[in-house]
Amino acid sequence: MALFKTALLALVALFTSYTFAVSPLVVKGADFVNSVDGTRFQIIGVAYQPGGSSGFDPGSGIDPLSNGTVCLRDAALMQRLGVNAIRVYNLDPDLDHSECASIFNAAGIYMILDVNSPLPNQSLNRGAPWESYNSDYLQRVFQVLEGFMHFNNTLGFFSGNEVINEDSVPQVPAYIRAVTRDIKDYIAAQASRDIPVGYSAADVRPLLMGTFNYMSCGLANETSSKIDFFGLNSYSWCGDATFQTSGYDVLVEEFSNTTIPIFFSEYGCNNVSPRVFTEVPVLYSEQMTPVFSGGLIYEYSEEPNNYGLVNLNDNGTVSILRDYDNLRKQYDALDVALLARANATATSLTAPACGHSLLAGTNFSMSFDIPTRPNGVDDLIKKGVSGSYPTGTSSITNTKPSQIVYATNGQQLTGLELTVLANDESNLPGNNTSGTTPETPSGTASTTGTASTSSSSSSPTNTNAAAKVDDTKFGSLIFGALTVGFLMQW
Ligand SMILES: *[C@@H]1O[C@H](CO)[C@@H](O)[C@H](O)[C@H]1NC(C)=O
Ligand SMILES: *[C@@H]1O[C@H](CO)[C@@H](O)[C@H](O)[C@H]1NC(C)=O
Ligand SMILES: *[C@@H]1O[C@H](CO)[C@@H](O)[C@H](O)[C@H]1NC(C)=O
Ligand SMILES: *[C@@H]1O[C@H](CO)[C@@H](O)[C@H](O)[C@H]1NC(C)=O
Ligand SMILES: *[C@@H]1O[C@H](CO)[C@@H](O)[C@H](O)[C@H]1NC(C)=O
Ligand SMILES: *[C@@H]1O[C@H](CO)[C@@H](O)[C@H](O)[C@H]1NC(C)=O
Ligand SMILES: *[C@@H]1O[C@H](CO)[C@@H](O)[C@H](O)[C@H]1NC(C)=O
Ligand SMILES: *[C@@H]1O[C@H](CO)[C@@H](O)[C@H](O)[C@H]1NC(C)=O
Ligand SMILES: *[C@@H]1O[C@H](CO)[C@@H](O)[C@H](O)[C@H]1NC(C)=O
Ligand SMILES: CC(=O)N[C@H]1CO[C@H](CO)[C@@H](O)[C@@H]1O
Repeated sequence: MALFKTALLALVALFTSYTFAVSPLVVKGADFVNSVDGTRFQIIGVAYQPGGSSGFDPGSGIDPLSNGTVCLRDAALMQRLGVNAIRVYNLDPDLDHSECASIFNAAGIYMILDVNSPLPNQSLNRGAPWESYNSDYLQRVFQVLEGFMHFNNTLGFFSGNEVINEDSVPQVPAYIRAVTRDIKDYIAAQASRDIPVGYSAADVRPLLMGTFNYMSCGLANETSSKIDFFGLNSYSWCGDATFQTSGYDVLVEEFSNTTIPIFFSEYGCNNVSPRVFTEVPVLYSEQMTPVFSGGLIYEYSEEPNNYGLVNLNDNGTVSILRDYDNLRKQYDALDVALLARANATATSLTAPACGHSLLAGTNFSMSFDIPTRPNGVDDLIKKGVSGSYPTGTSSITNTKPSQIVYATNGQQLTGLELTVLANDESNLPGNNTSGTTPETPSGTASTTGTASTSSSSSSPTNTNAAAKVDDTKFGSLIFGALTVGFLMQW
């Protein structure tokens, strides 16, 4: 195997000028910060996985970021909604993602990418991580990195999603730190900038703080295995709940000493439908922004588990759903100036030292011995994995989606267009709101759901790698969520 990389020169030659749009983000203490102007960045995001994880088929030549025609349509609708970030779960490293990355970049939208997939050897096995932690797996992970690490709008990578839960063996946390270390070492060796790497946790409250502490504490003998940010998949705010009934107050308290950025890597309970998204103004208020850096609503497209903001029709058209209008209204009301305000205390925090006291109450292995790399992996890191990879984003020329989009009132949306943002800008709610209908879409949900208690929760994802549609482990997550409010024994 030839261990060198070739840039996609032909592709680069197609474009003569570059747009810069978003600036790379860096982690400073507990905040994401714009590397150019120093402002704080808070994630106003949506999960993007059209077709769900069952639609992921590496042989097909299609993944969520492979078709520019589709990405342009969706990026324009997301820009109109007001988002500045997407999370994409399942990616095929053999496909070229530069057109979609360039479109999202031009729209001022960052990408957070999972390096795993549900397929064999493409994620850690929570029952026997030592079996799945092998060089085939890591090679595939590094290929995903190569496919995205040259784009400025790559916000970060998730080294794992919900690997730790009630079924995981005590050694799993150490293996996640090992994968995180290998990813960060690869980026340090092969990328031109530092790209943050984090972990996305299931909201299993008895394990949550232990997971967070294990992943984010500092080791004196090695710095790469510490995560740079922590994502929490949380569905505890359902309907018209409150800061208290949702248990968000407990999360803010328990994470109050965080030294890294924390955000909801999925949120948006759908027990009450249509969703009213009353958690949005609270998440972006002073009640939560000292601890949280925003979150990603699950999810853009309607799939069998009913979390969609839009319906992607079989004939290529899109129907905007009521949840999209409701969410947009909540985003539009946010005080975006508040979100960008940096805080000198938060940006200068450093991690606590790893120690057994951080793991009290968990059944994790009490060791911070991080597994050594499988044979051959050092070489992959040093030389880079083979393959053809893009060198960066390019300017885009086409900004008008060709597909028909229907508003919630059934009328066609006219004038939908992607606004190419200027250098160093990312998208904000209330700006770049192209697309109108003859009649104002009715958009307002009159349904005010029953307030949920902190024990009601649901979660559509529970696998290491992917948002699932056929969620066979749904019950166990509900079981985990029933323990909301349980306080760790310290
Ligand atoms: C990426 O960001 C860096 C730093 O802001 C900038 O120098 C570079 O030109 C950008 N690259 C592209 C392709 O936008
Ligand atoms: C991209 O998607 C469009 C619209 O669905 C479709 O017509 C086109 O064939 C796709 N292109 C590729 C290369 O698959
Ligand atoms: C998974 O990786 C192992 C070790 O590298 C290899 O022996 C096995 O064939 C792989 N399995 C699949 C399904 O690719
Ligand atoms: C670990 O603890 C969790 C939460 O208390 C429990 O659900 C799970 O069964 C335990 N796992 C093992 C392997 O003991
Ligand atoms: C946060 O740190 C303070 C000061 O060290 C400590 O008193 C408090 O218990 C910590 N809170 C949590 C939830 O760990
Ligand atoms: C496309 O499909 C949607 C949903 O089935 C339907 O409402 C719409 O009329 C169709 N549009 C066209 C142009 O065929
Ligand atoms: C600034 O950050 C510190 C540390 O995270 C936090 O305790 C404090 O509440 C923050 N202040 C504001 C105004 O957000
Ligand atoms: C690194 O430090 C941790 C915590 O003190 C320890 O458990 C581990 O064995 C050390 N690792 C190595 C390779 O020395
Ligand atoms: C963009 O949105 C911000 C915040 O809502 C607002 O202050 C600014 O004026 C808007 N810019 C444009 C061009 O609409
Ligand atoms: C046309 C338009 O409204 N463009 C705005 C898009 O959003 C950016 C930043 O959010 C503004 O600077 C543009 O003026």
